[in-house]
Amino acid sequence: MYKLYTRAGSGGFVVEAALELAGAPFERIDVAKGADPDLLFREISPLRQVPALVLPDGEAMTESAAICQLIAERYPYARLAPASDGIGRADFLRWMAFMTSVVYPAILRIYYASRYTADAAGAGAVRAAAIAELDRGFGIVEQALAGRRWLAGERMSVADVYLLMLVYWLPEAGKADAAWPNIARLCAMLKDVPVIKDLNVRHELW
Ligand SMILES: N[C@@H](CCC(=O)N[C@@H](CS)C(=O)NCC(=O)O)C(=O)O
Repeated sequence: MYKLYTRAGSGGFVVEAALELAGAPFERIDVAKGADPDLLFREISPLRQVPALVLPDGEAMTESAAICQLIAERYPYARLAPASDGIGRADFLRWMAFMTSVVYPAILRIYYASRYTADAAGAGAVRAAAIAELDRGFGIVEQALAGRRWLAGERMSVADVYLLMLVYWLPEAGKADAAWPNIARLCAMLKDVPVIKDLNVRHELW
């Protein structure tokens, strides 16, 4: 049994989706924002961030993209990612890394702006720069999706679910519909997937 430290509306969304789609048994442990977490959580997630996953053998890990990749490897029949020698594998790895290293951190700079400046009055400027960086990042993903349905290969992967989550964290609701039609189309397809639809009841991303 896996044990997932998560929170509604957080990066736990994509990990929960991966576990559900894989049919992996897991227990959710909700970590309330700002609450003093239990000792085990502090040990496995020194930044006190969710998601954090404890594996059935007791090993633990953080980092949403790495967790999703591990689940995809452990449950290959769920086809959460293209096979390591399959079509779309390079795209899968590229976009997972891009989303976790470019887009996700820019979103964090919006919601935790004061952490990214030593200037007490600087949070507004951090947010403005983060929004510009997000426009750049989503613009690159938008271009890559031209003429294709999914980010990697010919079928949905957990990279698409990752993208969906990031889109619905944007402070400006409806931005994708207005600015990035290829991304908006992908999101519309995913929102109809029963597991994703059910997960959103708890996460309320849209
Ligand atoms: N790089 C981490 C980022 C995780 C992260 O920033 N989680 C947020 C929720 S989406 C969090 O727990 N923030 C609380 C904090 O930083 O204090 C990942 O990809 O999992």
